Amino acid sequence: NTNSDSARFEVINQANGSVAMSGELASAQTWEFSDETVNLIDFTSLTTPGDYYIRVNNIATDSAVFTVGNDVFDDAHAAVLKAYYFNRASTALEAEYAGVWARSAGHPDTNVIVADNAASATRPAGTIISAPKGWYDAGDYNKYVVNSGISTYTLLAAYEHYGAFYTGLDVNIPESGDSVPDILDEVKWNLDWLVDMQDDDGGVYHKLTHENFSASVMPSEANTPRYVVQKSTSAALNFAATMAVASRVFDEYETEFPGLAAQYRSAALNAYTWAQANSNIPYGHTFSRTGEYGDTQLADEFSWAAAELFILTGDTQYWDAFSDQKAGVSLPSWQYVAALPYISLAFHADDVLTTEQKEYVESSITNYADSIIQRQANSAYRVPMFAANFNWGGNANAANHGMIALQAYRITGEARYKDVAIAGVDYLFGRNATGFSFVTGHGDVTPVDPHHRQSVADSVVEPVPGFLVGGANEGRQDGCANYIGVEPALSYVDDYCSYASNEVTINWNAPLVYVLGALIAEQ
Ligand code: G3I
Ligand code: 9MR
Repeated sequence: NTNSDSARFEVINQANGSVAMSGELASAQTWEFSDETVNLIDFTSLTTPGDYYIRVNNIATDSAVFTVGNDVFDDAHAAVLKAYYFNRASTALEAEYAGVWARSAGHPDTNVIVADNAASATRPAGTIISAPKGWYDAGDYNKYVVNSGISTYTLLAAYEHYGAFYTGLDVNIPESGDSVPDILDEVKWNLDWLVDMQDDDGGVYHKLTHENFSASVMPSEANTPRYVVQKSTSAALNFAATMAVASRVFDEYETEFPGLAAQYRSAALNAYTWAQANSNIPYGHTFSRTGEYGDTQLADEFSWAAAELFILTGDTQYWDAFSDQKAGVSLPSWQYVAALPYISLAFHADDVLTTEQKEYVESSITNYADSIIQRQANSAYRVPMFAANFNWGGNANAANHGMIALQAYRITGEARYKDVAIAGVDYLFGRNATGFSFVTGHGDVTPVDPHHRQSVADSVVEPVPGFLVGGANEGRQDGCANYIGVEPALSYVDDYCSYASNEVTINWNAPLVYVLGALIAEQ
């Protein structure tokens, strides 16, 4: 907006029209990512539960109504976790759990062809393997090991850090009511697939995929052949790290799943050994044209896998391998996982680290979190979205900044770190230049036409709920018309056409699950 600095605001209680708070707008600032002039209104001190809206004396339209309360994140959190159920491969979704989004099963994945570029001595090209279950990656129906790794890890971390909270949380999935927390039942659906992606030699196929992206049809109608393709070093390392974490988490559930933790442990060790012997095999698009998830910088993946194996085994050769990579904390993404080992090591510090190691790990995290706070202080919107964060899947950056900051909060107990995570959530639910609340089904202005094949191909008007869309992406690689603007923070369009700004993906939902779950549990 273009307010003069002297404008005044009132926060109005919707129930009775009373003014709960009033004051002056803060001085105007420019947000360089949207070319807007922004005035802050600070109503942090308004803590009385209720529904409110804001009126500014020289703006004709009042703000949207918002809620102040103690449970404002609960529904959104349950929904972003439940989204994984909606993306399950190889199963029908029953109305009891899926409501109007019930659908028939697709992609049994019991008849998967080993592609030419994946052939090995024991599995020549054309061999048929079975690798059912798992989550569809996104709006497409393929299953990619690299992206599955960080997504599964992030959900496992949520459970590891906030086990008491998740043990009580029921999101109405078929396994609800068993003796395992729903979040772990959901993660196991994906792990059941992931274990089948390992070849006999320890190597791991990069993806299980159609040859090309399918048409915009329901899962049961996307039935062209399925392949596993080329083994890559990045897939092996993501797999090794994730299986190591899964092994230590499922160790608690030996009664329910006898032998499972041991199976994950040897899968992790075999994949790591394979990666050491095949340390530079990038994935190359020689057969399938679906998602690439390519990566040529693998120090962070080596660092991550080594640290998780150190925590699992206590063997100091893995600490040395972690520390030799010198991969410091940075913003997590499917391609850059350097922060993940620090998160795990900080959580297990008292069990596995020396005092000196612990200090190194903790200060690495708090230093990075401090840099987020410094950058956020200069943001006109006061959100953790900086230059380079408006990329494909940029919304995940808001959540991932929060996830790192929450580790600093866990270490220090200082509220300023938790505030970063809240600001990231605020960005995703509406404090952004588009005005969208970016989670389907949650908010007043929310995506109705995401790039999600199930949502567009089913007969339900509303998209499948609980998915965080990719968000503003200055690359605009899909070339769709009608982007809100060309400025980075306005490069978003709520149109199925826009796979570069309006797709949904498991690795974008995961940090939002973590952050919302942590904020609820920490409260
Ligand atoms: O690595 C370069 C970097 O060196 C360069 O500075 C930067 C500048 O643009 O680009 C970087 O490459 C980007 C790459 O992601 C890695 O971050 C590409 O531009 C960008 O187009 C690419 O986007 C990926 C996209 O697939 C296309 O490959 C997204 O991160 C990734 O989330 C997305 O994933 C897709 C799957 O392939 C298929 N399933 C759906 C999923 C979500 O859309
Ligand atoms: O639909 C595809 C989406 O799920 C992927 O994330 C995206 C990544 O490249 O690609 C989409 O498929 C498009 C393809 O890349 C180019 N032709 C148009 C396709 C979408 O209709």
